[in-house]
Amino acid sequence: MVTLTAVHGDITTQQVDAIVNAANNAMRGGGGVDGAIHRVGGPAVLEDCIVRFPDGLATGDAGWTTGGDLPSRWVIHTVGPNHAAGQRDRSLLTSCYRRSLEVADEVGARSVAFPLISAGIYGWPKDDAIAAAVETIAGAATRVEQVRIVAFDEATFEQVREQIACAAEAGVGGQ
Ligand code: AR6
Repeated sequence: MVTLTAVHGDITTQQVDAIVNAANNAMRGGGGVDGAIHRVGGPAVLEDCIVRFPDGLATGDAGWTTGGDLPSRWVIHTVGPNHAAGQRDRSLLTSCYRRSLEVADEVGARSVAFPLISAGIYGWPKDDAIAAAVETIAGAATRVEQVRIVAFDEATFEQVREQIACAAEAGVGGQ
């Protein structure tokens, strides 16, 4: 079963096998987490995106590239639904977590750090973005052993921690 923990900090500094990027369909970089990952990972990440995703990536799907100069060996890119632009299908958001963990299994990553996909520029309501992350990760059938949800600010970190504790009480993973 996955051990799920909340972390307060910057995803680009996480010492894990793979970090997850909240990307967009074009897969050529952007703002938020995507901008930070490309800045720290360096040009190798973008070069790999161009080679491996010549036509970009569908919403709800995931795929991997090198981690470049990041501490993590892989970046798993996923594209969340853009709530602010009217994409409200929650199954697309849960698919991001499920597909990312499938990709982690493909490459053999055993520790993975996720940001809160769609919860920033894409405007998914924070409470539900956290609920979707926690319930999907906790319920996933995966060989990944350690998953961190990395929250950028203190208030969000506390919310994530609470929801993980609730899921653990309900018997669906977490610590
Ligand atoms: N570490 C951890 N969390 C972060 C970091 C960081 N370095 N930076 C931001 N967050 P976002 P989205 C939090 O906007 O909503 C890009 O332009 C942030 O506070 O990165 O899926 C892409 O190219 C929020 O809670 O992703 C797409 O066009 C969460 O990470 C679009 O933004 C996600 O915020 C994707 O938007």
